Amino acid sequence: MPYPLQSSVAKETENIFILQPVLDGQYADLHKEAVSLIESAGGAYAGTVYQTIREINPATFVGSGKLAELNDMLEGLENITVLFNGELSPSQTLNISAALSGRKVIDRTTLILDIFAKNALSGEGKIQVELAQLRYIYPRLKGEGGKLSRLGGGIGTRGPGETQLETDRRLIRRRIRFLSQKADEMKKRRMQQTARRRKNNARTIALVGYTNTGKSTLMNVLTDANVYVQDQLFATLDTTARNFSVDGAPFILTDTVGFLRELPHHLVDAFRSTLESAIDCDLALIVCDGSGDYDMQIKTTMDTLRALNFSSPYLIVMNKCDKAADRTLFPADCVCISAKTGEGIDELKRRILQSFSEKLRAATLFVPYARMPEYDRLRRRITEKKIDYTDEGLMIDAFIPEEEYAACKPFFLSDESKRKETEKKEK
Ligand SMILES: Nc1nc2c(ncn2[C@@H]2O[C@H](COP(=O)(O)OP(=O)(O)OP(=O)(O)O)[C@@H](O)[C@H]2O)c(=O)[nH]1
Ligand SMILES: [Mg+2]
Repeated sequence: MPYPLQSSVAKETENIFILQPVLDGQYADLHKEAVSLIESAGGAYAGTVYQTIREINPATFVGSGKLAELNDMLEGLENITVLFNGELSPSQTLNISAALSGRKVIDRTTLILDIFAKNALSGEGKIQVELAQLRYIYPRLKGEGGKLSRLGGGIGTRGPGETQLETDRRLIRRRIRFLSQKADEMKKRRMQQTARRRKNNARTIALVGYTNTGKSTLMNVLTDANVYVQDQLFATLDTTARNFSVDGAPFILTDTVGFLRELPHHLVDAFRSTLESAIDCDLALIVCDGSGDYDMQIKTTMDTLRALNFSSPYLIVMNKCDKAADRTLFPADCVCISAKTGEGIDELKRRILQSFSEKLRAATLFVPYARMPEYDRLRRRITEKKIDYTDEGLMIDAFIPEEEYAACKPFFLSDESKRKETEKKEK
């Protein structure tokens, strides 16, 4: 089977100019993140133009006036690629490029796929990234007989092995089929490994969380894994598993790919099976950057985990505490650490042991809004797995330590509905 991707690497650093749509005023962090994405892809940030969007132009997303302005602004400047910091349809990409005198235009998903292509090291990682790229590119093929039209080389055109796509739909379809089969075989092998681990009663702990929060650094502190650590997004793409022990109790620790808000679903799908097996663990350490926007990190992580059917107990680990300005707003019950200075690592180990020694029981609780103050006292002691906000109160799937089980009983879903029934009857 011929490899449909051919090599094409940008010879010099590619300068990337951001076209930032402003939809609801919430763009500052997304913009900052785009600059990190550019750097992680090996590009250089060249500037930004912002455009407040009141109505999306279906042809070009942003208005034609803004594009004309940008075209003038960039006139005469070579080696500048425009990054649209959002997702574009194939025709929007082409139309924007046409409005910018044929300049290369990429969207956020293409940029992220490029970083993944650059950083995937293992055979499986490369297959997953290539699958995600091909699935993203496939509907974007245009022109005669579906020949792929791409603008230049460099960022956005790299595949595993630094390659450029230049082929037709039929070849891509065949390649997707071939890679999917390979991915399935790898999945089977992994499932056998997981089954073996279960049989040996090995206890597994997974490091999960937003990208660049220090998961790999913590992996290195807890084990002698010597995994790659870098101040960039998606430094880790391949799952690493290592043995480690706490006070003689053996565990297997896994380090995984980090999450990002609005991570292209092609990527989540491509990494789904690796991620699912990593998070099918006895305990997850949800690593956050305590010096960053940890609320957003926790929300993104929990949303992604939920989409992956995650149902294991977890601990929130606030890393980079050496840089955190204020710890008072951290979530209750989190563990504060610094993987860099070693602060809090002993406490983390203690909490890991504790979560394995406490027998946790799963239950669904219902907390009417009026009874929140009463519930808040219990909240610190239990692990909330999933919260649904209903009209009448919170529906919570939780893991409850044995000794708190009785105290939580008034909130058990069945007891609550019984109580309501009795109240109704009494009325
Ligand atoms: N100040 C400080 N920096 C840290 C700490 N832990 C990690 N870092 C830095 O944060 C950056 C990211 O660390 P990584 O361990 O690669 O983060 P990661 O979560 O594995 O990132 P990805 O694999 O890219 O998702 C590196 O520059 C680390 O040196 C910490 O406790 N304090
Ligand atoms: Mg990492």
